Formats: sequence, C-alpha cells, structure tokens
Amino acid sequence: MTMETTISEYLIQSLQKAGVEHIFGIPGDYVINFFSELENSPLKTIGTCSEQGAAFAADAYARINGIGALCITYCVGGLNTINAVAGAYAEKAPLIVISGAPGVCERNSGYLLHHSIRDLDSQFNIFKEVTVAQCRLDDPLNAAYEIDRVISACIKYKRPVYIELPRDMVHSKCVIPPPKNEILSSKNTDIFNEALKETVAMIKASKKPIIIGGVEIRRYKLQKEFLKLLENTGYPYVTTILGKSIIDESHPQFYGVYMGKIGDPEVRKYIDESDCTIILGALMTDTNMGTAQLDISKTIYATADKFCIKHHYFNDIDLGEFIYRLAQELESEKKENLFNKKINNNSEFVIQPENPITIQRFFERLNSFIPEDNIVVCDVGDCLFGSSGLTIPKNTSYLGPAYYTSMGYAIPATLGVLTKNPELRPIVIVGDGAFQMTGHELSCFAHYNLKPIIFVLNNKGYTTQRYLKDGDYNNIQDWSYHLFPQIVGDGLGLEVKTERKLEEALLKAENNIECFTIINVHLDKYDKSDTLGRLTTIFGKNIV
Ligand SMILES: Cc1ncc(C[n+]2csc(CCOP(=O)(O)OP(=O)(O)O)c2C)c(N)n1
Ligand SMILES: [Mg+2]
Repeated sequence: MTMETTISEYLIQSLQKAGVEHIFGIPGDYVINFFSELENSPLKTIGTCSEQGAAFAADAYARINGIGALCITYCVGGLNTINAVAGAYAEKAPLIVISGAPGVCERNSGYLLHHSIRDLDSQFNIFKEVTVAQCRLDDPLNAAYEIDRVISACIKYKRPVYIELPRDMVHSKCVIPPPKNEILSSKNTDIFNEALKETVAMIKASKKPIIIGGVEIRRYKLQKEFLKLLENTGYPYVTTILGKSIIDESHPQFYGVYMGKIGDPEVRKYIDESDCTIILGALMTDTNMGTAQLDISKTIYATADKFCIKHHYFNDIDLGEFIYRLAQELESEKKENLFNKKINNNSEFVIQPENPITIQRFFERLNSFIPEDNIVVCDVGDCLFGSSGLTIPKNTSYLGPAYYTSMGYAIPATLGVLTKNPELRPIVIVGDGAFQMTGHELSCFAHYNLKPIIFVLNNKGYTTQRYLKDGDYNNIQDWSYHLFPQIVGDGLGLEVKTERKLEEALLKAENNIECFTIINVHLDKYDKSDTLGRLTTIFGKNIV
C-alpha cells in the first residue's frame, strides 16, 4: 500500500489520463485550494461569467474532445450548473463535475455552514438525478478507487459524473490503487451472432433499406465503422438532428436530416416507404423522430444501451462491433443507384439587395458561407429548426442541444469548442431570447482572444413560442446586440436589416481575423422557417 500522492494530485492525474486538458469553472472558498492545485498543474483553468456558462462550455468541450470537466464551489456554484449537466446527461456528453464542499471536520461543527441547504448531503442528492455515478472523497483509503470508478463510468456511459471534494481533503495523502488488469469481455457470442444473422436476413430480404445514424456514432467514435457500412452497401443514410453531421454531409449517400413529421417531407417520404430502417446510435426522442411512429415491423434498432429487431430484444450487443460485423456481412450486397441522390441545396443565391432579410433567405445564404474544416454551433429556437436544412461541408461539424433543448447553450458552448480548437472560427447561430440568457459569456471570447462569427437572430422575442400560443410573455427587450463589443472591450459588432447589409456583414466578418464578430440580424417577429412551421402545427395541437 503506497500513500505518496495527495487526493488532488491523483484527481488531476486521472483527469489528464482520461483526456482532459482544460477545466471550466469559477472558484469559491470551498474549492479554492483545489483551484490553486489546478493552477500548479498542467491542466488549464478556463473562467466564465457564470457556472451555467462553464457547464455548457465543458459539455461542448466534452462532445468535441471526448471528455470534459467542470470545477465549481459548493451549492451556489454547483446548483447553477444543474440545467446544463442535465442536458449533458440527456444528450450523452461525458462530463466530470468536481465540486468543492465543506470539510469533513466541519460536518459536525454544530454551525450552519454558508451555501448549504437542508443538510450537507443536499447537493450530492440533487446531482444523483443528473449523473451516472457519484462519489465524495472523504476517505483517503478509498478516494483514489472512487475517482477511478466514477471516471470509468463517465467514459463508459458517456454521461456526466459527480465528484465532491471536501475542502480539508485536498492535500490528504491517499492510497493508490494497483494497476488494473484488462478485464476481458464476457459478452455472449451466441446472442451476438443470432442478432447479426437476423439483421442480415432482414436487410437482404428488403428492397428499399435506409440507415438512420444518430449521435452515438460520434460519441463512441464509430465514424469509420459507419462509413464502411455505407461503402459496402451503397444504402442511403439520413441522420437525426442530434446526430447531424456525424460524418460529412457531402457524402454521396447522404439523404438529409430526418425529423419525422416536422422535418424535410422528402426525407420523411423515403423513410416511410422504406421496408427496412436500420437505426444506428440514435435516441428515439420527439425532436429526433418528430412524433413520427416508425413501423417497428420494419425496423432494426441498435444503440449502446438497447438492441432490437422488430420486437425481438437482444442484450449486450456492442454497437461498434455490430456495425463493423454488419459491414463485413453485407460486403457483397452493394446496391448501386438505389436512390436518386438528393440535390444539395447549395444552389446559387441571388441577392435581392433592398429586401428585408428573412429567416429562410438567411439560411439559404448561410449555406454557401460555411467553410470546410469548421463547426456550426446552434442554440434552441428557429436557429435550430432553420439550420436543420443546412448542408454542412467537409470536415465541418454541427453542434446543438437538439433533444434537451435548453436555451442559452450556443455562446458558452462555443467557448468550449474554441478552448479545444482555438484556431477555428465557428459559425454560431442564436436567437435573441437565448442570447439574453447567456450572451454575456461573449466576454470570454474577448478575454481569451477567440474569434467566432455570431449571428443573433433578432425577432424581438420568443417566436417559437408565438406559434404555440401568443401573448405579451413572448415579447422581449430589443437589445443592441451589435454593441456588445463596447461592453466587453473587444469584438466587431454589425447590424443587418436587408440582404445587402447581410452580404456586407458576411464579408466584414470573414475578413475580421482580429477578434470575434457579432451580427445583429433583424427579422420580423412572426418570420419562421418551414421546419418551425411544421413543428408548431404539430406541437401546437397538444397545447390547448
Ligand atoms: C432555458 C429554457 N427556457 C425556456 C425554454 C422554452 N422555449 C423554447 S423555444 C423558446 C423561445 C426561444 O426564443 P429565441 O431564442 O429568441 O428563438 P426564436 O424562437 O425567437 O427563434 C422558449 C422560451 C427553453 N427551451 N429553454
Ligand atoms: Mg427570438
């Protein structure tokens, strides 16, 4: 038994080993000692204006990097992150939350300790609901084991975990666990082979198969296996909105984004007419499936947690291995010209200079503005719905909270993206309502000299909600979003009302390599994309 390392040293080493290089957060007295340890370590701390901002940033960092981390103080900081951590749970982002806490020796002091709620377990209990594993490092004998257990769960389940570090344990020496032997998989090969055989038979008997790819393809880094399957079969594929751009949308077999009844009708028609829908790594959510009832008798459904063919359920099927083996089995099955390739909507945009800009025209124009090797970050609202039809170019990815749909994601998420890849110039699209929730995190772009191009779709309120039920509650104050650079001390602000002004702004943004650009795009308050139109017709019926 060796006790050469402190708990904080072991935690920092474990974060590094897992792939964390940056940690987002705000200090407080319960966590300041650990912040000081972080500062003296190879990990870089990234400060934000609020803990929610830090959590959204860490979530996006996790999605891009494969794992992310967040460090905050007890309750006032921790509870500020709950909404964002819940989003990470819902959408499977592997995020490690580290919170400071009252010291072990303080627990029985007899005082009411500042920031605490009902008792000193309250925050721990609240985090149980939004994380897959939790631990409190209050015992030097098992602290390191607990760190290993919890971080392994984060990696395995691609969901947030919670580590609570009492402030008097930061420098405690801990017992280092012996190196673990690789545990060989004990998965049942008979079950796997039966599932594979049944899948292959169903696909071979079909005439119009199609693949729906979801977010787990990216989370579990299965793009190579997915591509091989496409290559070996020639089948068309669509993605869900949460899985948008899992692989290049320039791929010749890409047929669009499937959002059921709310999405592109042409894509929906193809899925409806297919006699074999192969769903890989997609979450069955209302936003992904757009309330469409897929015919289970035509469906193969494989995710990291669940596998079924029609109504036959199989346990313990590894998603990656399944896609890999399926590609092998179907190697000689290649069906050419199975579908007419959907024409990319990159048709030439002819500007109508004096026309007020509309959301439809904005996205049409944006289609040819998004460069290769970049990222598009979207918030919730019509920016999400409208952007579902964007054709994302080569090596560019798309990031948006398309299932949990919490407003306020995009600006801090962009910080997370840029912390990992500071050379990128992300295209960020955010509604005015969502911007008002977390837009102050722009300050970090000035602070860390990051250069995204941000479009604020300023329709003077909650247009998505206007179509569900209108009322004064949907109107918000019309901010001068383009003047934010004056407040935060850096950045280029531009204002756009017509197509001509949009054109000019795009050029200026492209040429501005010094700082971030924020473009205030004025839209009519009732202007909506086709997708939002379909969505509100369907969901509006449920709101009586
Ligand atoms: C944190 C949060 N609060 C409330 C909602 C409910 N909601 C969904 S869309 C929306 C309006 C979004 O407004 P804005 O960002 O301006 O986008 P727009 O609909 O105008 O395009 C609201 C309030 C939400 N999704 N998230
Ligand atoms: Mg709005």
